[in-house]
Amino acid sequence: MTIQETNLARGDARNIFCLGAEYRYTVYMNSIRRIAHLDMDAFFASVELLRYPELRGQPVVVGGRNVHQPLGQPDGSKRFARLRGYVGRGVITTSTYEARALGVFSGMGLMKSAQLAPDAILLPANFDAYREYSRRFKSAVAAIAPQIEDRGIDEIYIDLSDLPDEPHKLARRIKQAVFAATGLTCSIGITPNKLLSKICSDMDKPNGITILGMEDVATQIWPLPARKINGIGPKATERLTRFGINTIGELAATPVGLLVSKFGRTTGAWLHRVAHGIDDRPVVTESEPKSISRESTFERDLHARQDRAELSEIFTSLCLRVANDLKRKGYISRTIGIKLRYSDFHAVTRDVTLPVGVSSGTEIRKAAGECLKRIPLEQQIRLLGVRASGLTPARPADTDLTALQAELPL
Ligand code: DCP
Ligand code: MG
Repeated sequence: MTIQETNLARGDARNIFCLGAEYRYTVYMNSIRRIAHLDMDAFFASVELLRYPELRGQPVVVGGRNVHQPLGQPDGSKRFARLRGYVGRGVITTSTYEARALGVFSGMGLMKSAQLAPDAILLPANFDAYREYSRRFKSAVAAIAPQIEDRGIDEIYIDLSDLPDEPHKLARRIKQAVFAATGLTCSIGITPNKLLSKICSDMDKPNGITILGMEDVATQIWPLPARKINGIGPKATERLTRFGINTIGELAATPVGLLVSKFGRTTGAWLHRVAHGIDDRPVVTESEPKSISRESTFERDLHARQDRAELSEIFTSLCLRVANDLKRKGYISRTIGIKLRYSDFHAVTRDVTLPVGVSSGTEIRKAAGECLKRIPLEQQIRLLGVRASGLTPARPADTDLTALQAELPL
């Protein structure tokens, strides 16, 4: 009996037997849900192509600085920067599929990418535009299916369980609504849970729809590499490889006792469950952010003494940006922390918890300054970050009060 063949009503609890690799596995669930994961295609780059449609079909990477802004020519056309000759520390935020075909992907250094794709167009990132398009696509989906879990700038989970239409039809409607609101395409996976849907939204990119049931886990999911499971990162992948486990199927076929002995009780049991496509996590519709942070990697390493003025300016601007984010999102923060990465890539963090929540740039700068005093500053620094955590929603009075306190002489 497969899950698809059982006619469970929402809220029913039954045991369902699914054939595992070599043994039976019992799945306990309350109901069969229909969860979608939607992920925008080459998001930042696709937003840029809306602005510069003449670049469609070309390899384009996003990640430059302001100097890479396209220049208007006398004949009305634009001159675009190319990767060739790029010098600096920037990394690619994303690339068009044409650029990916040349081997350049998110997270790759721009200098390295320049060797692989010297003629690719380089554009600076424009985060305000990406946030605006993010807001637009999410509200377009919400008009059709309001049970949404926001997972970041370009992805959401959607609980479709209570909607009457069949999944293909819903997926097509959602994609059409997203396109109508933004001019952008996305890819959607629909399965009984978040774990499988996240894997599926990536299976037919770009502009794809992938719909799987639990009975498809063995044929569609098990052949995939273990790293396709959200939560199995590079370190876990490396450890699994050392035990001869490369695919999700090989993970599913590994006795749970062995996984527990190698990875500990919690992780071992989790690996066993996810390899069988089991995930009961609900779609959380109102998630509160845990922290808000901003960081900056410098163009050249800076020293606390020789480059004091420059460092201080960057530090203050990071604090102001965190303050802006807090105000925009309507939070106050009780714990302010900083992160510092030395030129040898070694990183240190410090934080301080305040008696009252703050949201003004001055207060954040003061608290972050306290943290900085507790860090050795002999070495050169390549990155500085400021983080606000311990967040609570600001009441209107909180914001006024902190703004007022910030203006008082200390
Ligand atoms: N991003 C980033 N740095 C990374 C990865 C991603 O700044 N290392 C940004 C740029 C992406 C956006 O987040 O456009 C969404 O990330 P995705 O992983 O969903 O990548 P894309 O949407 O660009 O491509 P895909 O079509 O594979 O989803
Ligand atoms: Mg994406």
